[in-house]
Amino acid sequence: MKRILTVQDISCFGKCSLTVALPVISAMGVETVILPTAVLSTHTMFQGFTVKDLSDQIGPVTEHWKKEGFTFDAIYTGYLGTEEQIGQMEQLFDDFRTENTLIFVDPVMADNGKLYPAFDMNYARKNAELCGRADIIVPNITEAAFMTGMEYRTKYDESYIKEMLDRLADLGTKTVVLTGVSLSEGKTGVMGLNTQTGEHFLYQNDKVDASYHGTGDIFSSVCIGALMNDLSLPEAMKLAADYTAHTIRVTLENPEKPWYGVDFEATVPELVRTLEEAKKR
Ligand code: PXL
Repeated sequence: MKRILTVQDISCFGKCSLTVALPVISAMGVETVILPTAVLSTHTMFQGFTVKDLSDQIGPVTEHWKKEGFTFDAIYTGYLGTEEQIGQMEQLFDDFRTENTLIFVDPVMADNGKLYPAFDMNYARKNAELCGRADIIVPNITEAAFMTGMEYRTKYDESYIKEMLDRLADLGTKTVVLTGVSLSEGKTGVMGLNTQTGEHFLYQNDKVDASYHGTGDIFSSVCIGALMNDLSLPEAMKLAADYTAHTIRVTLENPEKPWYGVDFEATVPELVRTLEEAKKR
């Protein structure tokens, strides 16, 4: 069985980060080791959330793992609370990276043209550095704008996206994938660039007219879970994009739909079935 390490916070209430990554990746048949970077009472879209930073645990925990000789097929980082923690991830990559370890960085820090409350431009610059050390990064357009210095636009064409992909590639990442890319009316999806072959790939599905918290974490978790099941990157992107859109639709049908996250618990069995079908192809 493949084993991945995912490093991100625990937002106790709120359906995001580790409370999404752990169940989703495990359900996809991949051993999921977690390294919590902080414990928050809720995610940061709630007012008055509490935070206990766990940066001082990262060193001792990983030292123990090194002594045990643990290895990982992939390392997936998500929301990291501070610049210091991003620095700790650079050390962690050095400590655990082997020829076969896939480093997947989701530089969670912004959306809809704005940085999340806890972050500033220094944080964005440090995140760009971490992205440079990754095999695959999956920023949204806002995050990419902050990391490349490009203007954030809501209306754009393919040349804007391709330039963004090129500038992200300049950070040093092997494969860059932009999420939330809409190249025609009523559609949304992802566009990626393999910097080694210069090849672009695009996947567009029907846009669901709702934006939900935690959906980026669902997308990333499904994507890394699919890659660990030996799907190709375009196949993994398609599975992740379709599943995320489907889960938003199912959530919208729930009369008691929570505002703070999506009902992935209702759709995980279907994800597992779709993954099994994709593996047979
Ligand atoms: O879903 C991303 C995320 C993860 N963790 C925390 C967050 C957010 C987004 O706001 O606040 C604590």
